[in-house]
Amino acid sequence: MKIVYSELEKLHHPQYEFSFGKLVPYPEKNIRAQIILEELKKRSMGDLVVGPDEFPLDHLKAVTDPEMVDFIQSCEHLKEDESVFPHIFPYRDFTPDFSAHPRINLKKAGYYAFDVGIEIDRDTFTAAKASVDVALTGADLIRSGREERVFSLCRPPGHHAGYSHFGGYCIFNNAAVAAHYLSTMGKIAILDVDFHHGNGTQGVFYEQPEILYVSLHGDPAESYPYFSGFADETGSRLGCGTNVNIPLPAGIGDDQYRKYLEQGLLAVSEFHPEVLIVSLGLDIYKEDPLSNIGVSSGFFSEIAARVCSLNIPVLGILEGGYDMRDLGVNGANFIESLATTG
Ligand code: SP5
Ligand code: ZN
Repeated sequence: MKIVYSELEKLHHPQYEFSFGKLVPYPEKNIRAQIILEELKKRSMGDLVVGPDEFPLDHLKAVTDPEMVDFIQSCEHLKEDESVFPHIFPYRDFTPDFSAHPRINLKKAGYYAFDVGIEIDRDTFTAAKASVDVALTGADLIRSGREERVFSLCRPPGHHAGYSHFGGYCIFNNAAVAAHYLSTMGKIAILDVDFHHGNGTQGVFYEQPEILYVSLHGDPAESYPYFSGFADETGSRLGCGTNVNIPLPAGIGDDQYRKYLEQGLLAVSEFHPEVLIVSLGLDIYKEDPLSNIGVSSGFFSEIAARVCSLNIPVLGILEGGYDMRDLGVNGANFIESLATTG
């Protein structure tokens, strides 16, 4: 077992987001991964922690529009006090050729953004790239056979970011990059237990037969991202049947969540993947300010133990989770159980 973490991830630190028209404190704090790391050290798991290797951008660009990657990277030229907040949204039937208009290059956040939750500054690319490298390092430890279980402490999170869009606090889709990297081994499954539907991950693999996406999440009829995550989204073309959405009723808690989790795990085991990626959202926790599912701290240990019982290699990837008081304990519960379950 290894745990991957990078200090660089903290460099992206927006202060505010727009929430229903009001500026509110940004919930996706830059110390989220570090808080889990500190709890792991308290539990004497610090010697399992490794830094990331640096990977070429090709792996990211295989699942992300290279022009979107270049746009985020180009923001490195912003001044220290400058940032880009999506504020104008070029509609898709008037698609400007941005490359011919370098003057507006730094204003095209609204072209790729699908919500107003993300501010980009000159350090955002470094942090988001570090988060991708943390995921790829985990994937590489598994692909090379050196480890059977790895947890990548990714931050910023990734599952809302898709081929050519970012949003929902996500810049690049860490889990999708890792899944693509691992797919040279054979079939890969992704189990997403974040409270929010991973519209980005779903979209990237929607037509792919070799990568299964299974997501348990708050019913999009009432929860973010609202427009995706319904049960009838099952994949298309060659990917028909390789997308499984399990919308959850509000307030279910451990006992009922367990039943839905079994449904998700059954879909995973019937797919016979070589590796399981778990997109771990700690925002299903009962004290989380952005959700209404209500599971306990101890339940994160149970999810990990149940995932281990499938007897395939597991790569855990951090997604959301915003209750800063218990985030460390909840994340460490999952990771410790991943490390100690036989
Ligand atoms: C990775 C992830 O969990 N992304 C979730 C994005 C949810 N965005 C919701 C935006 C509107 C709610 N703002 C609530 C602010 C509370 N202080
Ligand atoms: Zn979430």
